[in-house]
Amino acid sequence: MASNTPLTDKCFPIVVVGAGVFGLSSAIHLAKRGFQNVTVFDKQPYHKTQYDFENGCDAASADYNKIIRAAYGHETWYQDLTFDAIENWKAWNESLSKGQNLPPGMTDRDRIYVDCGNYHLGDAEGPNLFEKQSIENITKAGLGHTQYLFTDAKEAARAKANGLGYAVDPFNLSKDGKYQGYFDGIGGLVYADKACRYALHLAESLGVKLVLDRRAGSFERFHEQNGKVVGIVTADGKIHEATLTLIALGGWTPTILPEMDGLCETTAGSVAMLQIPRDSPLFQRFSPENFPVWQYKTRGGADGNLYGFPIDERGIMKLGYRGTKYTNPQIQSNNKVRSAPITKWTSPFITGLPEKSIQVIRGFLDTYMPELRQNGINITSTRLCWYTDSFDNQFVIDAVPNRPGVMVATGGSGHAFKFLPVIGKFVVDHIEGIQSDMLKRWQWRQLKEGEKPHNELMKGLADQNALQKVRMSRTEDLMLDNMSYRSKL
Ligand SMILES: *[C@@H]1O[C@H](CO)[C@@H](O)[C@H](O)[C@H]1NC(C)=O
Ligand SMILES: *[C@@H]1O[C@H](CO)[C@@H](O)[C@H](O)[C@H]1NC(C)=O
Ligand SMILES: *[C@@H]1O[C@H](CO)[C@@H](O)[C@H](O)[C@H]1NC(C)=O
Ligand SMILES: *[C@@H]1O[C@H](CO)[C@@H](O)[C@H](O)[C@H]1NC(C)=O
Ligand SMILES: CC(=O)N[C@H]1CO[C@H](CO)[C@@H](O)[C@@H]1O
Repeated sequence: MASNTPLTDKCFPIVVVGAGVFGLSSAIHLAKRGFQNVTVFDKQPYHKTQYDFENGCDAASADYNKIIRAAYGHETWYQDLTFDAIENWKAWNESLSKGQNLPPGMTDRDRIYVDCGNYHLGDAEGPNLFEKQSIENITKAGLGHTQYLFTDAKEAARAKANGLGYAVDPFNLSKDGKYQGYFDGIGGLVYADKACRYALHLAESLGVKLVLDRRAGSFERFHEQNGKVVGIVTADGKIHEATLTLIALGGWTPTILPEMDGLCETTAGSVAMLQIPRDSPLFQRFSPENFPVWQYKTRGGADGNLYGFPIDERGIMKLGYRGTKYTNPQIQSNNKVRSAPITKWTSPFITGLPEKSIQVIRGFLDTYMPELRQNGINITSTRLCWYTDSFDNQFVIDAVPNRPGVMVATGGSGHAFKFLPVIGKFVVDHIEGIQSDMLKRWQWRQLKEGEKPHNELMKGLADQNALQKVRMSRTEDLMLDNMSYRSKL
């Protein structure tokens, strides 16, 4: 493991670059453990834009909602960390409801965590291997009673008796009283933008300094002295000195730290939003009291890995698709090729989603939620959401080799948000030289010879899912009445 000398003096300046899940959580835990000189930089003016994707915030953390699930197959370390995170989410939700630590613009009626659970469905009758392992390990953790396999006829009755009737058959698939699917009653969702606002405000109230500004907060380059990084230079030309610089820039991390090549790569998932009018009967039907978070064909390849949410308070329903991961390979100045985020806020070419994504999303909606089409509900907005995948789907929290003074917290691989309240603890552990199995798992590493990667990275310009190669649709093509477009699908 690469390492920095543990920081013993809590007055040393620490710069955190990035105010998404990794950066916010690190700042909170640094402050909680007594570090007194922590500054977070981000080029997004989050105080104004409030982590709202539709307001130009294109970091993966700036989102409508994210899934909270403890079902993690054989990866019980994430399962157990989720249990821990959920306790914290409940506490944050509770403190909000008491009006404690209210971020500007939020009230005690705002919620950040909804425990509506996760419904899984696929084409096969029973659960797949990942789901079986999840149930087994959650049961071993003593929480078997929260798991409902509806292929067992008695389970629907048990769910109904436990007040979970809404989760027994959310897609109306039962035939002759025969149910299918699996309901994991642990977790549900968090409203990501509000959760970030809460965390940002918490950091601020703990004494963390924030520079959130398109120029003054924008990382330009490292500030180096005698071969050591001693801070950063921001786009306004200012130098910010630091004993330790933590890079937590999500999808933008590999662009700034090219040594991540092969360990992490930024890839895009596809997201679609539908607006359900308040006066539609579907507003009640798809509210979180009546409809759970769902996952379709988890770990199921290009025609699966779809997930979705109940509507939020504005009536927005979000669906995501990660069965195909897209890259945006760019030739760098040294002729290396590296994927870099491109979003509708940074490029006029991002007009919608790749057609494969549309086929899968539209196909799912038409098969499993036909009432949306019947009620004329359109896809109103789309998004390419840039994550940082590691080759083994594990996070990366470590010092950066051969860059003394720099540490990285990234590699979320599309599943880190749920850990917002707790992940920063490990960053601080690393800074203080406290070791653990978790940090060993997340240390700087390389694909071993013969090791099969979970995520195949760095296909470069040859990637068949490079955005340059796939056909893109436009969001307006997806309007329900657009038959000329639909006939091509
Ligand atoms: C969030 O807090 C509210 C108010 O205390 C409570 O009614 C609700 O059950 C809480 N939700 C969760 C998921 O803890
Ligand atoms: C579910 O299916 C039944 C039987 O086809 C139908 O009467 C009912 O309207 C459906 N409910 C929803 C919410 O789609
Ligand atoms: C969906 O889009 C079509 C075409 O733009 C429009 O006519 C229709 O009113 C929209 N539906 C809703 C519920 O807004
Ligand atoms: C329908 O889709 C076609 C083909 O992609 C596009 O040219 C047209 O502008 C779309 N029509 C509307 C009303 O959005
Ligand atoms: C800690 C633990 O019990 N892990 C188990 C999770 O499930 C897999 C597959 O069922 C087992 O192999 C692990 O031992």
